[in-house]
Order: sequence, then structure tokens, then C-alpha cells
Amino acid sequence: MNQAYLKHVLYIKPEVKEALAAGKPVVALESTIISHGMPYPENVATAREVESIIRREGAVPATIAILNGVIKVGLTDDELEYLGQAQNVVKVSRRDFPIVIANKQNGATTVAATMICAALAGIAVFVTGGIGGVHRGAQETFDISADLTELGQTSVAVVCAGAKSILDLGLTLEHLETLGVPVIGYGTEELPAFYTRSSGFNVDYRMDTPEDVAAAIHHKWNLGLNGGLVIANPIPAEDQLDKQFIDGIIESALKHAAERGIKGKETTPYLLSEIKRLTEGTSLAANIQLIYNNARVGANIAKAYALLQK
Ligand code: PSU
Ligand code: MN
Repeated sequence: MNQAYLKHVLYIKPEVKEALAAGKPVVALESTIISHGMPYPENVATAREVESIIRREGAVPATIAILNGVIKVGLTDDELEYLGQAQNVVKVSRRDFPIVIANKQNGATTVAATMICAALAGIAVFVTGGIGGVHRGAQETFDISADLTELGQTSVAVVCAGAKSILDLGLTLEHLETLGVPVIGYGTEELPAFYTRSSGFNVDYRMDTPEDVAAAIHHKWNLGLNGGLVIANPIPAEDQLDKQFIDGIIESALKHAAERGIKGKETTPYLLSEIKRLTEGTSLAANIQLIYNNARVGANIAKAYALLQK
């Protein structure tokens, strides 16, 4: 990586830069969830509240996106509002960086892309809603999210509510195992399935405190075992959706995607918007609550990890 070059394309917000230099806890946040995962104005309101929760817990939030070809680590309030309304935002994963930067476009970063930017900035902990994974039928389509490959190589801990069962969760866990990515259930032995606390699949390890998770992160990276960790934090019980209800909706969304021939990077955004449409907003409410919950947990993991680095 070329440090002199990086100065032109990576802008770290002063508040974030100062926190990192002082060894204070910082939490990275993604932006695909803002531009492709939720409708306006809920997207901006949620992004703001997630940042406030992280501050209240004693860490500094850094929402990451690409604006006019510049990677921004930490958005201002105006930038957040702009991103939430903009129509011309490219969904950016690892492969898209060079083009979006060369074209000076706006880009919303996926889990994979946010991990890359967080690692460039020196941020260890990243909070999101759900990660991408191995899609159902990937045996035929090869549709496996670049999020998994990134988790295999980029050293950032990702706090999420598991993954939606638009994916094949069993194959997703198998692939993460192959890539050497620990999947830690936060207060649970089961992989949460985003809208529901249970999925029927067990995780590798259960941990119950931010300190335990921080220790695992610390040991992994100090051993030279580069790559991410998945901290799977279940949606609060009072916010979860009925499993049969949401499973039925997901089946319909998958059917509609197949009928329309949706492929590639459009698949996940299409499925997310279909789920939202078919649930008439109840999925959005659950989605918002689980992110808030992840923000609380992620901020506390970042605090515990920062203490370990002193
Ligand atoms: N899953 C969700 N919500 C999301 C995404 C996934 O429940 O918003 C977004 C994330 O940004 C994730 C991306 O990184 O979709 C994965 O897209 P793909 O499957 O195309 O790799
Ligand atoms: Mn895909």
C-alpha cells in the first residue's frame, strides 16, 4: 500500500483521527445499510441514533462511505443526510473501489468494503446489522458474498445479528470455518438469524462479556492470525419476528427474485426490499432495533479492546 497515495483518497474525520491516536475506542459503521438497506428517512434517523448510542456507551462512531471518489472514515451530519437521500450511490464491495474512486463517484460500503476502510484507518471493531454469506443455491450460482472472503483476510471484528435466512446459513458457517473465521455467539450458543434469535445452527463459541470477546480479538491478531471475527449478537427477544412468519416472507422474496432473474450484486438489495415490502414495515422495525443492540455491544467490545492495547 502506498501511504503518499492514500493521503489523496482516504479522509479520516478529525474526531476519529484524534480518538485513534489517543488509543480511544472507535467503532466503524457501514453505509450500504443506509443507501441500499433502508428507505429514507428511516435510514438517516437510524444511522444518527446508532452514532448516538455508540457515543453514549463511550466510544467514537465512524460511519464509512465514499463521497466524490474519496473514502470518508467518519461522516459529518450533512454527509450522512446527503448519503441517505442520494440516488446515484454505487454499492461498493472490494472489487468496486478502483472504479468508483477513479470516476469520483459516491459509494456505499458493504461489510467487505467497510472492513477494508476500517483496517486502513486502524479501527478494530465494526458494527452492522447482518453480514452477507453463501446464498441458497450457491452450488449452482457460485453466489457467495465477498464479505466472507474479506472476513478471511482483513483484521476487523464484525458485530452483527447473524445473517438473514435469505442465505444458506449452514453453508455460510462451513465457508467461514474454511476461511479460518471464528464465529462467536454473544450470549448464545446458536447462530442468530437476524430477525429471529434462533436459526437451528450452533456457533463455534459462546462468549458473554465484552472483555472475553476483546481477549479473543487480541490473541487472534497478536498470534499473526490475520482476518476478521464474527460476533453474532441476537436481536432482543421483545423485538424478534415470528419465525414462521418471516420464513414464509423470505421464501416469497426468493421466489420473486428467481422469477425476475435477479443476479449478482442486485440480489441482496432486491431481497431486502422485497422483505420490507411484504412485511409492510414490521421487518424494518426489527432491523432498526437489532442494529441499536449491536451498537451497544460493539461499543463495549471496542472499549474493552482499547483497554487491552494500553
Ligand atoms: N444483509 C442484510 N442487510 C444488509 C446487507 C446484507 O441483512 O444491508 C448488505 C451489507 O452491506 C452486506 C451486503 O455487506 O449487503 C452484502 O451484499 P452481497 O450479498 O451482494 O455481498
Ligand atoms: Mn453476491
